[in-house]
Amino acid sequence: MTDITILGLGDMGAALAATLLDKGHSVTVWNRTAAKADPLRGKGAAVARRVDEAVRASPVVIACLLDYAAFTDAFAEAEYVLRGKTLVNLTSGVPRQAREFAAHFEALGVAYVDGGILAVPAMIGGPGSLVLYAGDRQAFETALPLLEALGTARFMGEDAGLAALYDIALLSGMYGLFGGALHASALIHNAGNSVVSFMPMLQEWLSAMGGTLPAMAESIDANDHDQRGGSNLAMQATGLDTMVAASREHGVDPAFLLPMQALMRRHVEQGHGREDVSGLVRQLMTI
Ligand code: FVH
Repeated sequence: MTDITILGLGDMGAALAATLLDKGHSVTVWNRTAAKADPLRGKGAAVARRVDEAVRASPVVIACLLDYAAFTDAFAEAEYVLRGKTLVNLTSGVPRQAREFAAHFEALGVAYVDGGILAVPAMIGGPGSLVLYAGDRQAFETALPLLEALGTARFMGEDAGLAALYDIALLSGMYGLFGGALHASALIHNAGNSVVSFMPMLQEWLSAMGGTLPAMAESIDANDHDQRGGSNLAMQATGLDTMVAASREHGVDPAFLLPMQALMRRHVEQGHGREDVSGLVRQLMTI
């Protein structure tokens, strides 16, 4: 028997297994393409040839596969072996899938914990690595000494969909930041300037604007978008028109700005031009 089994040795699964081995845990691994297990065998992992063999080897099983379809494929004839085990599913999915899996595995006598990894493989086990968990609290707490080897382990609640929900929300914020930074960089680069010199200015600006987010959160929770900060939406919509025009004049596709411009225009046309930017959230919430 080993402490833990890792199913899936893609970039992330291999990083999870290597980190657990480095931190002194005994690990069994399995991957559909068997050759990916070779480097881990060299680090001391036990390599299973089949999923059922891998699951039998440990009380705690982490699955880190491409998506839920890959998970279903991998377990096609091996689910029954999970009875009595803790399954920690770090495969990305939507909250509904996590809840469906939780109900399905609970019925099979499996303690199910869903997870969302907020780190890239190179960060696993380091100080910046955060993994969100949700589902069976007791199973999470029992597995915690193993899970903490991967990074900060935060339990979001017994609703198994919560880890995926917060994971997707945090990643959505990240892609907004990346999109904005890419657009800004294209403007600077196309005008013949150094993006490397520009980036500290952008970081400083984004840090300052990040400070406005708690007030935005309060407005959204209270559903009160009265403008307080001196930057009404009608003014900002006109400013975005200028930004879109300037981007085109500099040969930069405004693709990242256009959805924001459209949301602002619609909100202003509906009579909310005096609101704060927080009011735009009402354009996004379709239910
Ligand atoms: N890598 C990252 O930066 C992110 C960070 C945040 C969390 N994600 C999620 O982690 C899951 C795995 O991601 P990954 O980076 O390991 O992905 P790949 O390197 O592409 O490896 C995919 C593994 O899935 C196996 N697989 C795919 N299809 C099947 C299938 N039908 N049956 C069995 N296994 C399957 C694949 O096997 P193979 O191709 O090597 O045989 C890999 O082991 C993912 O949910 C991310 O969203 C990572």
